[in-house]
Amino acid sequence: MSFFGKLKDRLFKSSTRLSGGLDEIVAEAPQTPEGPKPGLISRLTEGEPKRLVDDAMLESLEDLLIQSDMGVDTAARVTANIAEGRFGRRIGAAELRGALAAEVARILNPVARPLPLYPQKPQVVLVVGVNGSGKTTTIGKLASQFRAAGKKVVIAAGDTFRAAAVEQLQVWGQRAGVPVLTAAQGTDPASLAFDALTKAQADGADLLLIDTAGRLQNRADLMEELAKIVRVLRKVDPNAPHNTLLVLDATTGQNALNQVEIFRKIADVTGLVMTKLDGTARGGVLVALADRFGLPIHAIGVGEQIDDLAPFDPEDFARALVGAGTP
Ligand SMILES: Nc1nc2c(ncn2[C@@H]2O[C@H](COP(=O)(O)OP(=O)(O)OP(=O)(O)O)[C@@H](O)[C@H]2O)c(=O)[nH]1
Ligand SMILES: [Mg+2]
Repeated sequence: MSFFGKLKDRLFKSSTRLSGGLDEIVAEAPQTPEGPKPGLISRLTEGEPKRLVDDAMLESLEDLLIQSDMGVDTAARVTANIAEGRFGRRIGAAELRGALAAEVARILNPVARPLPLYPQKPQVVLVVGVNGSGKTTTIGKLASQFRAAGKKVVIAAGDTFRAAAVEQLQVWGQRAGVPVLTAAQGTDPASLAFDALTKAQADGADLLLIDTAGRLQNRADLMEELAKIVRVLRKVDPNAPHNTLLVLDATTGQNALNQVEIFRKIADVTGLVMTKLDGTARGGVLVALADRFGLPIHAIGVGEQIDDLAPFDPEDFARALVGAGTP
């Protein structure tokens, strides 16, 4: 299956909601007290159903975009852009889909960037995010991709508190063929980070991926723990971490926006990865995120397997999200 085919397949739940909604909007005839429904007439005379772009139609469209988790502001702007040049005209579902895909792609384009690779070795990537967002899984997938690209990768199990977390990371390390540096349970994560970076340097590694704990008692604890990791890393390399990746779970919908707000205060977030886009109808939240924060989106998680981390291609994502075919 092609990249696009797989993406479309995995975004099925989100695209069903959006695409089905677009079909309904076009099929839905405006309520006119006099005479037969214009929607019916156009269907009888022209084949493809068309709908007049008027205020009622635009309101339905805006509602649909909000229901699809694009957020109120983004939904309003996208709707206004679609209205431009089309108001007062009749349009079919294919044209509406195409127009929406183009608007979504326009928002996503500036933020769709792969994780930047720097000549500095080892490049330190700190991975943060709330409990269960997919940090460990994403690290496993990233490690596998970079290793396949010929990079020497090391993983540090910075979630030292939970034994299960360390084991989970070791399983991913085996799958990816990448060593996982661990410390005894309860070790200070900052001390592990220090040792890991020192070792990665000595071994001539290209990339050090550091996993962190998602669950801490409160925000102050989390802030303190992450700040300490960064402080200690900088003793070894003043430019570390070179990237701080925030991993977000798409199934949380609009809550992902709050998580970005919070983590931007706690850590110097340089980019985002959104996971679990395969299991949710809330994929539109990615559009809201791109529009609101402008932070780079490096990749998207579309499944639990090692190959299920897709590059974030704005055109493909937009077309898959609205249920459009290949460009
Ligand atoms: N369907 C799907 N599941 C995913 C994806 N990414 C992660 N998961 C699943 O989400 C669950 C949590 O993933 P983890 O990687 O353990 O999340 P975490 O952020 O490390 O969690 P903590 O260590 O508890 O903070 C696991 O069951 C993963 O298999 C994805 O892209 N799609
Ligand atoms: Mg984890």
